[in-house]
Amino acid sequence: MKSAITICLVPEAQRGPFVFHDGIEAGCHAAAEAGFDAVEIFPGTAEEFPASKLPLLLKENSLSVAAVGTGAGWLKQRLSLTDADHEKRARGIQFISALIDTAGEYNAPAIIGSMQGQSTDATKRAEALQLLAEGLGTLADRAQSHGQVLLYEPLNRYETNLLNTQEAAAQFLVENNLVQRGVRLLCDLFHMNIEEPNVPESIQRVSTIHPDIIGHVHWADSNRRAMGLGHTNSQAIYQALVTAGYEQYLAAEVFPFPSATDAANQTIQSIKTCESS
Ligand code: LER
Ligand code: MN
Repeated sequence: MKSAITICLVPEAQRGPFVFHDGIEAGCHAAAEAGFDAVEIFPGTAEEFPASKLPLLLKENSLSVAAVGTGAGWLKQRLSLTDADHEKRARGIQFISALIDTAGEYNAPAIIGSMQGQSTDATKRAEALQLLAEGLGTLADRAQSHGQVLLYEPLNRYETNLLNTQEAAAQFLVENNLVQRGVRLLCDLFHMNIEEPNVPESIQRVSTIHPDIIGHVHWADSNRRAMGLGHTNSQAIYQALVTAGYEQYLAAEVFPFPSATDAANQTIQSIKTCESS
């Protein structure tokens, strides 16, 4: 498996679960210094993506882009794939499509987390799930034009009421023919700690539903600090991922606690411990 760490470029998400918040240069340097293979970038918009600086920074620091987050579309503009308003949904699709194109230039997938939205009085559950399936399908086709998958992230109950467990999400993707179209699950271990009865078993179960269904992992401890700073059994989870044949990223989407450097070093240490056990 490969390691990645988050760089947030959105001042409004300063208190969010991202490790580096001091710009793309400082983030890339710190990621390389700690020994990461890649960075996961959270930009405000596709237009604000640091396209002029990034290729050289990646080269100089021997880094790849693991994934690009799209959640600023929700955070800053309240766009989502399940909004009752057709015009706002279309703007949401447009916002994410531009980020899929940007990520595609770096051979990276985009993440649909907060942009999935929620069911509400205006968009009842069945309709919201239908809109989600349509949105994911459209965006997965766009990602496939870059040879990329699209990452769909089930979130815990305090962030969405759509699909909270990996198994519910996996069934939804299969039923709507979305795995075949290139949608993959993002397993965020923080959300899973809240929602799953047993995290390693859930990983095992979804990999039985479809062998390639896990596309990305947010490697976070139970309290959303770096792995090892909470009560998650990281080694059992790592073993479940190995057994599932998972070979993609373990990406630290965690709070910069007690500092960004400490969170980065702790994450690398936790991965090394799992690899050697
Ligand atoms: C995004 O990856 C995520 O995990 C969400 O909780 C952000 O709000
Ligand atoms: Mn996440």
